[in-house]
Amino acid sequence: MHPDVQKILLSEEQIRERVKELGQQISQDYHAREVLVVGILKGAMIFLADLVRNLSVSTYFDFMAVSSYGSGTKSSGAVRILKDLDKSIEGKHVLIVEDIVDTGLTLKYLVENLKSRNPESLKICTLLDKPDRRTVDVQVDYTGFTIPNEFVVGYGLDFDERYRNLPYIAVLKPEVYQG
Ligand code: PRP
Ligand code: 7HP
Repeated sequence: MHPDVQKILLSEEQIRERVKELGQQISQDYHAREVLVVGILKGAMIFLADLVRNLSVSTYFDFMAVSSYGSGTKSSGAVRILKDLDKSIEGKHVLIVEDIVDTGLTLKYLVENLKSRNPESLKICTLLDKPDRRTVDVQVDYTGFTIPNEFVVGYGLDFDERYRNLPYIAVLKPEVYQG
């Protein structure tokens, strides 16, 4: 275990099993259709890499990177696009892949933004859901795990851009957050 980790919330094996199940469910639901997986950088990259290897439907990817306008205005839901999709999604079956839904502001913005581009369908898959933190309503179609209101790192999720490479989801020791 990494020395900064206080406890492991979800082990490598738990994640592997659940990602496999999600892949099977998504493959059934999209049967015989082609799915455009839209990964939201950077947090979703590891989840996406594992999820798509569990999909049996025809799959291709694109990526977006977004950032909220700083903590002071975060509740406004204002989101800035740092990297947009490479191609049009008009007429495509789009699956947004996120690492975590927290307040829901990022996803609410993304859904409204992508819907306006006229995809054939738009669904959301998140590895983690923290419902206690939600401030806006978002309809999530596939959820890996519902977790308590604790700040977590690993498997793509960061604290100050670190710990994304941990193979499990963990809570850090309090002294790490306090600097
Ligand atoms: C995280 C996460 C979601 C968002 C969730 O991204 O990946 O996109 O926050 O929070 P919300 O539901 O409160 O909007 P972050 O901005 O930390 O970027 P990162 O993926 O590059 O770490
Ligand atoms: C964003 C985020 N990033 C890492 N860990 C968490 O618990 C988070 N919630 N929202």
